[in-house]
Amino acid sequence: MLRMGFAAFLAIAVLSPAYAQDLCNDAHMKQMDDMIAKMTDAAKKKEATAALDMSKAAMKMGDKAECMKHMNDAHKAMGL
Ligand SMILES: [Cu+2]
Repeated sequence: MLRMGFAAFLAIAVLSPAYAQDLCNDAHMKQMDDMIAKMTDAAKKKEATAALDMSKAAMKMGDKAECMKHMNDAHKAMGL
């Protein structure tokens, strides 16, 4: 059980960097919208929405680095 947990942790740790680069897509943006819609902290919700808007704008311009930067800000505001 413990060994399985560790293996799962390793898999996530190894996969995360690649996964994180691929968050600037419509499917994830929709997921973010849904998650933000469920937030209960109004101030954090506003912060996350603003960051996500900038992230979407960067995605439209094809700027992945900028998109991920604002995405990370949105994640932080969401407590992720
Ligand atoms: Cu995200």
